[in-house]
Amino acid sequence: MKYDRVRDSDPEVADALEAEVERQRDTLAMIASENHVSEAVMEAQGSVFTNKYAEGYPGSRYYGGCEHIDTVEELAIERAKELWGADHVNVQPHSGTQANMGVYFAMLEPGDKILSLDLTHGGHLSHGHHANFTGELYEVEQYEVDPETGYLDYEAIQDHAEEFDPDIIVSGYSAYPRAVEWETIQEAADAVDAYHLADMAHITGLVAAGEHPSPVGVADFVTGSTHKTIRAGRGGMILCDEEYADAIDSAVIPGMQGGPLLHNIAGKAVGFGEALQPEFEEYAAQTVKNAEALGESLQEHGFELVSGGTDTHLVLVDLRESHPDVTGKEAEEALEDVGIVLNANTVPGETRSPFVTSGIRAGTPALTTRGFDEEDCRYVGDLIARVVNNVGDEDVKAEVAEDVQELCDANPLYE
Ligand code: DSN
Repeated sequence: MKYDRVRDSDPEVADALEAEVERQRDTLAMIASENHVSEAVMEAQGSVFTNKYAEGYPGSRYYGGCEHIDTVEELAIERAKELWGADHVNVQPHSGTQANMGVYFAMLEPGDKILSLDLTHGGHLSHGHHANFTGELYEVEQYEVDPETGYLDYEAIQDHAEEFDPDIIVSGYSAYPRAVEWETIQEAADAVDAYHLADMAHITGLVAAGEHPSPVGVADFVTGSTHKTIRAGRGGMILCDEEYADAIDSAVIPGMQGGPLLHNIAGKAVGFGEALQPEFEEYAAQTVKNAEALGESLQEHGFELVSGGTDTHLVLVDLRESHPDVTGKEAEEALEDVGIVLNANTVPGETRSPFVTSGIRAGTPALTTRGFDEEDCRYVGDLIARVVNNVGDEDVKAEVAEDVQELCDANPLYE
């Protein structure tokens, strides 16, 4: 993959682009929220639509010249409706966080109450963290996973809702490896007359393929990222029933965004079209099987997984028992040295800072896109164990780096 026109105009940026292609080819992308989109998605995202303004929605814009972007935005919307079975879809949020912001701005007033999962237990910044606008604007209380099992404690969520009387309950997580019982959380919300926002950011692709129960038709609002397991153009989306369509659309524009990122919406349309093909279901099923295989391999090497395993695309490793002297950050850095790129992550009951942590999170969406199967992922578990068991041993790292390179060469990317 060459960037000749960028090179003619700006060699420094061309160097960085080409180096990034090489980095992605020669490393294992195991950050659970990342994936490798197709070259078709990238071509659409890097297209002439970046030049266009189109405030408004298809058929009702504040500017002229929108006939082609209308076609593309309508395609993205119709394909999303088909993938997730939603009545109404807004594909304009610039990211998953902006999608959540759209729901909050549509349905809440400043000072209203949010009940959501604590970040260190697998939640997300935009669900009410004190350093985020949600923590500034709203009154937030947070639930936690059961410290013994690592699973959501649905009864505790119901009790917390009764006690706190929130205006909205947020479900959907960024480091929770188990299937979510959306209906139970909706019941907890209904019981206190609260809305329920299900943020399926990480699992959009798994839900579309039927590999995870769908929150659509259950939760009042569903938000998602469009570039994680669904592998489409970068950004966010909001799905809801028709009754909330106007409120959501007005909250996105003029409420909180200006011109939509039309080139990204083109990437969303192309990626959603790819996800409607039968091969996508195989991809999503393989992603989950691969995460299970990775988790089993790590457990065989003595690692502890939060909740004891996974139903999704990710595993969350708690290093405290097996490797008390290795922090998540040290493990992340040692693994990056050998070409395994994942992230240090807090674990339930975390005592270290979010920059240090006692865990690592590893996902299989990008490896599966490259063609990895269960055997490959078991082997990746072996490699992770060799490195984390020998943090600081440069000889071991050099050996594992060679093994990682062989795996990358056997599963080429962007040829
Ligand atoms: N940054 C994403 C993740 O890694 O989970 C969430 O926004």
